[in-house]
Amino acid sequence: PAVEYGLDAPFEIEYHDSIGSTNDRARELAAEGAASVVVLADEQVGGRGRLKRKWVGPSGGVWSSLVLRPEIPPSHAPLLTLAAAVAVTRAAREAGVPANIKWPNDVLVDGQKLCGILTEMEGEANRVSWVIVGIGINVNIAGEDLPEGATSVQEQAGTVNRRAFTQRLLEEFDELRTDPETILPAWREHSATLGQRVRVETRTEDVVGEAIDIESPGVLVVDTDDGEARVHAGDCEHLRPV
Ligand code: BTX
Repeated sequence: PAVEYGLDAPFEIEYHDSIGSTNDRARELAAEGAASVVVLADEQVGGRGRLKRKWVGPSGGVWSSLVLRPEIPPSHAPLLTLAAAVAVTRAAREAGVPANIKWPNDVLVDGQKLCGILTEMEGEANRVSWVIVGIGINVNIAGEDLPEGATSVQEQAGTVNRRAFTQRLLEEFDELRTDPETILPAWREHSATLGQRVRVETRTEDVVGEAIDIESPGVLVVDTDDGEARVHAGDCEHLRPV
């Protein structure tokens, strides 16, 4: 419960010392009809990334999954991933970490991964029944506990108070989701991807060119040799600077 975790958050909190995956627990809660709940864990032993990839979750991170029931069609859910990335970036910057956002679902510091976001949903064509936004942030973790290519708040700015950090994160996210027009401008401001020459790999093709803009609900616009190409967040398997 929120009081036990000591958070005055705009969501109800369910806290676990150790868990398989906060997204899996959030799915159970969603199936039971829960809304506006955040599942938080200190350690996550079965964390999931996109496309069956694994997410490493040692003690000291902020492993969190929000259960939301927004009145949106499924196609709009990627906007919540962008909102989460902005919220993480703002909370990290307040903690002194120069974070920025890599499309579609990472927050980086100097190209090293600070955070990954996994959004899942269920619903009909015109209306989601729930959306789960899973946010994994390397906070008070350092050294060999961090996977290859990762960084943490602790490595960048020292140990922080995780409760205060999580509270800022949830407040920022809550602000953005209630004011959706602010999401894309804030995302553009903190983007590491816009202005970069990139290769976006999808299941069917590679799109190479300069990333020039983001469009709702999370479509990357790439200026290629053959004109503008648009890639949906869900279709991106890898994005690399080239
Ligand atoms: P992704 O598929 O974009 O990234 C997964 C890749 O990130 C892995 O293959 C690995 O290379 C790298 N990686 C794994 N763990 C870490 C880490 N701790 N720090 C940096 N890099 C790492 C990104 O997927 C989405 C991840 C979402 C994780 C959250 S945590 C709370 C929630 N519960 C859950 O099971 N998943 C989400």
